[in-house]
Formats: sequence, C-alpha cells, structure tokens
Amino acid sequence: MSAFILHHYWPSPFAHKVRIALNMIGAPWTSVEIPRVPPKPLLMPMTAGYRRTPVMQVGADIHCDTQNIARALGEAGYEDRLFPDSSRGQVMALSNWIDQALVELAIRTVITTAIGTAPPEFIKDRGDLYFGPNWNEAKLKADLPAVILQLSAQLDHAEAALSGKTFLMGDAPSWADVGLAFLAWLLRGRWDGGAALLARHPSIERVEATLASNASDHDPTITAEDALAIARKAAPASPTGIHHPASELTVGQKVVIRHKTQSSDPDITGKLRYIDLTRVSIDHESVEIGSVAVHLPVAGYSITAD
Ligand SMILES: N[C@@H](CCC(=O)N[C@@H](CS)C(=O)NCC(=O)O)C(=O)O
Repeated sequence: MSAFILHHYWPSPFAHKVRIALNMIGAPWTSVEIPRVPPKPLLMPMTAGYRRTPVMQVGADIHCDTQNIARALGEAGYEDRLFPDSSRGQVMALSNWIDQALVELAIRTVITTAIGTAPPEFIKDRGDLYFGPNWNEAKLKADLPAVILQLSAQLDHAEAALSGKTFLMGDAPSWADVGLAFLAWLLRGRWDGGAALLARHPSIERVEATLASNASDHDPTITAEDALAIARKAAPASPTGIHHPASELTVGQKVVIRHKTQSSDPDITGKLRYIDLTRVSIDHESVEIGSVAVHLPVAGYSITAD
C-alpha cells in the first residue's frame, strides 16, 4: 500500500486536483471514500475540525487543503515534477489565482445551475460553505449571467498565458496546469454550458486532455476504519518549532485556525506544533486515533491564540 492515503469522494473537484497531480508525478496512492456532506465520523477525528475534501494522510500526519498537499508531495520527493525548473513561487501564485478567481466562479456557476436538481440539503450545505451567511437562491440565479461573464474573462487570461507554450511553465506540466485541468473537468462535467465555454479555449482543453487521463488509477481502496488504524499505529513524522519571523505564537500553545473567508467551516483547534511562512501544524488528540499532526497552509487561514 502506498504512503499517500487520499480521503475523498469521486465527484469532488478539489480531490480531482490532487488525483490529477498524483497521476502526473507518478506517485502511487491509496483511496479512502468519505461522505459528500457531514457528518464524517471516520474522518473528523483525524482532522481537528477541518471538514473539507480532500485530506491526504501519511501515517499520523494529516494534510488538509490542496495548497498544503502540494507542498507535502514536493517534500516527499516530487518537487521537480510539481514545480519544474525551481518554479514553485510562480506556480503557487498562478495556482492560487486559478483557485480564487476561476474555480470560485466555476463553483458558483455549478451550484447555481444545480438548484432544483441537486438535493436541497446539498445546496444548503455548499451555499453556507462558499457564499457566506446571507446567500439565497434567488440572488445566486440573478447573478449567474454576470458570473459567467467574469468566468470567461478569467478563462481568456489563462488561455493567453498558454499562448505559444505546451504548459503554463513551458514544456513540462506543473501544479498550475493541474489547476486548469481540474477546473475544466468541473466545468465540463457539472454544468451543461461548460463544454461550449471550454471549446473557446483550446489550449486549456489540451492541458485538460493531457493531464486528466488515468487520474483515477490507484492502489487498492482501503476502508476509513483501516485508515484510522494506520494513524493510530503511527506517530507524526513532521517537524516541530516556530520558523516564522513574525509569529508570536509558541510551540504547545492552543491555537484556532479559521478560514479567512466567511463560511460555515468549523474552527480547527489544537496545540501549535510548527509554523513557517507557508505551513501551520497542530497536534491533535482523539480517543479514536491517539495523537496526530494536522497540517494546513498559512495563506487563506487566520491563525490566532485560542
Ligand atoms: N481550499 C480548499 C478547498 C477544498 C474544497 O472546498 N473542497 C470541497 C469539495 S471539492 C469541499 O470541501 N466540499 C465540502 C465537503 O466535502 O464537505 C482546498 O484547496 O483543498
């Protein structure tokens, strides 16, 4: 069984981002399927409150958020394949732009057009997660034409960024191209206007076609109970310490980590284990698994003393 255990469900776009990346870099991975909406009783004991998908487990180290998962894969020996020619800074900047500008608009489009067909509790869960406390279905629908205009403008920038190149960084694919590939997969698969919009962006379609194939190949699936047992038997292997010049926090201090945007995400709490410029880690204990280390990116989250 591979070291990388991906907790995910197949329709999850952000999980698909990691599946495409694992395939692109040739890293074997093991699949654990989790529920699409809470409760997630066999996942949450491991994540200190983080509820989103995907989560990547390596023994008793639990990596949350795809931004941090990319870093974990880089540290596991895949840096050059994710960030060719030492391009990590550029690639992460591009990838964050793809997630925050393009994927956000794509999710808005997909959820808005799913109103009336997807189960109401799913729409409610995702609305509260993505659109803040005051969203409503009528406003989402009224905003849709303007959202699609924004989306096509941002897609045009991405298409232009690929002009004369095979991939965003040149000849080799990177984590940023993975961002475009999962975005295209989401638009094509979940919105009936997606294929027509993508057809106007042939370079993005080419990146999608190159990277998205075989993204489901993985080592045999294990159960969530097996994954919990693996965490229970292991000890966190990640470092400890304060490596952020501006942080006044201390190792062992209780901290709360919150999504920076307004959302229904629960707080993530634990004892600070490690922080540097881009990653924060906490120690977390639960009766089900004992001690694990939970890792998140710094960008996009507020980290404060509890
Ligand atoms: N910034 C996060 C976003 C993850 C995210 O929003 N994932 C969606 C699924 S694609 C999610 O968590 N939906 C709610 C859920 O699975 O409970 C990341 O990069 O991992």
